[in-house]
Amino acid sequence: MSGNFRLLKEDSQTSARLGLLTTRRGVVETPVFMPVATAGSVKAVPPEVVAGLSARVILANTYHLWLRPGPEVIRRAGGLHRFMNWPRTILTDSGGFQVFSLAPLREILEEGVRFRSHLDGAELFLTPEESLAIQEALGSDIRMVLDVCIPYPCPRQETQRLTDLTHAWAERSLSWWKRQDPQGALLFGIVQGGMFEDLRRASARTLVSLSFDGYAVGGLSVGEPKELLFRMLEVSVAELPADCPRYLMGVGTPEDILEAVARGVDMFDCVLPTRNARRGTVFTSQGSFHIRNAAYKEDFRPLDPACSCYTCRHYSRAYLRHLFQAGELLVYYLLTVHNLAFYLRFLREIRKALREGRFSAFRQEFYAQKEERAC
Ligand code: PRF
Ligand code: ZN
Repeated sequence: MSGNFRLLKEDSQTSARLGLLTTRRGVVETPVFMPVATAGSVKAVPPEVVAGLSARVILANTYHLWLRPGPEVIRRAGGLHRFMNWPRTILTDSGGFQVFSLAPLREILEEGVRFRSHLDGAELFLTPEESLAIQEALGSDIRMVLDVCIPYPCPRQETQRLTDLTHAWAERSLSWWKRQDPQGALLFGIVQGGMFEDLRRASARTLVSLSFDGYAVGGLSVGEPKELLFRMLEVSVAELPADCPRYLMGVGTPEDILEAVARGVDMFDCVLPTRNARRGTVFTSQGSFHIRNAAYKEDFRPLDPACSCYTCRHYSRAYLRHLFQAGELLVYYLLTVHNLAFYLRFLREIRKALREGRFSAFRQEFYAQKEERAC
């Protein structure tokens, strides 16, 4: 399956690419950052504002919406787009990762995964077919297959076993998918293979042989050293077809994203900009800082002089620090808007550099600026 992705340009010195991903709800320029709307909301910010920051795709979670309010409520609401008032593309994660990170007492069986809800302890069973049925009820535009996100570290034999299970689930997902009418929705496979190069390669090949609309690289940024993350990413991406979109799940810092783009990744999601904002950490062109710091008590400059977001146009560090200290709810909105503006602009700058054939110069400049910040 392909035809939903057009490669516009490949960088001459790295594996970075500029592309266009077409979903049934619009065209998305890649590399793209997808803000996280886990439970059907980009925390603290209304969808019109997220759209105004030029986000084209958001990510929602099957696991959370399944537990609450339940897929049938959302189906009867007319789908997640209408329910949450987001008319653009929605990608839903399958629930695999969330079951492994949130649910207690989980048991991985050939058929699926048995676990208890982290909300009320109810016993639940998620299969690859059920995950897709829930995603169908949500009506998302890009859907992910159920996978097993392998913890780090994990011995080879266990990694092999869980990766084989991910493959069996991918195959079952695809046969379920072929029996439905997907109505233009896209289905992505997820590469696993832990931290073993040969298992990563084999995983990517197996998924490619099944033929998905796009491919995610999963199981990374789970506590492994950075060199290992990038090595595993490289060997995974090397097996993926050039004419399909590639998605690195749950990554990462601006630097991680830049490095992954250089290795051929097209799509990213991460809670960092939104979660950090709620904890008071701000991303700027000069690095990140904590708004609580006493140094900002009478600092009447904007968060980032290089930023033209709503927050930076109207409010000072001193005011935002005051709001944070006073526990004023407005600060969550204002800092999230700024951090999302930062991430979305960063990806826009990466695309511009790629379009103009100066990605490597952009990358060097990023590190030069970083050096400067450290001095
Ligand atoms: N699988 C799924 N979602 C994910 C991951 C994964 O491996 C990760 C790992 N970084 C984040 N989100 N389904
Ligand atoms: Zn700003």
